[in-house]
Amino acid sequence: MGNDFSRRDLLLKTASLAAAAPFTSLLSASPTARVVGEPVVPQSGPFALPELPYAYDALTAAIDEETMRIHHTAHHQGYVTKLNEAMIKAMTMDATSAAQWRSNSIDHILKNLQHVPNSIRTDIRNNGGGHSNHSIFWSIMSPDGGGEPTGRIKQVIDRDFGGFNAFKATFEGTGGNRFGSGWIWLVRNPDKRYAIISRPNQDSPIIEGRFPVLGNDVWEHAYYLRYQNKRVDYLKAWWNVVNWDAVNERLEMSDTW
Ligand code: MN3
Repeated sequence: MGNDFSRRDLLLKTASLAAAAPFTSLLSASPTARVVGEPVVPQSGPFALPELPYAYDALTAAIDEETMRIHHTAHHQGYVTKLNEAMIKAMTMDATSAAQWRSNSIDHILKNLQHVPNSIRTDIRNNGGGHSNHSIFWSIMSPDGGGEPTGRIKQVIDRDFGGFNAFKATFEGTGGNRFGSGWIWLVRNPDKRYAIISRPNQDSPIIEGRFPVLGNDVWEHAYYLRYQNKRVDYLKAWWNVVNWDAVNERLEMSDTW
């Protein structure tokens, strides 16, 4: 595994960089909004699988090596590949805007999903959502993670969720009750209030204007090899690898989102 990407790079990859706007302004966003570290290669599409800032066997306190490898190289890569196919289709449909299409982060596109052409909107929702969700997921875990929340996220959890134990219980309960595949999120809502929500499939909270502070993947592919049907055991173990410093960085990002 390479370690060329710092966690901050990974966080920047997932940053959304502009307020909600019509499709025209989506297409006129500044080139500085281009996702950091992603190649400008229109033939293969603008998005790339982010490298992980740790080895596949680094998170065994919660997730086994084989699950990590398959999850990253097959599942996440699959979303990126299909997202790029949709983006190439969009650039072909509107060649004059191709450069602007390439320059936008996936989170900016998801935030403006209602302005994406109808013919590719579902592809972007599913595969763009998958790319964004997993990029966030990798970035908020660490082999040095776990333990009690610190800093600003501790303040949020204590103030709005009655402390870490109550927060975990609500999060795990929400995850256990998610029917089928989906994600569990702590989000910052547009009114700046925090909430634990679950969403099906790869639907990103960003589509609804909610900033994802932290999230866990409850698709079976995320846990089945080690935990089989015991999803809540996976949810409980996951806290062993949560990187609270990275979560605090996301809270900072939410201020300017
Ligand atoms: Mn997944």
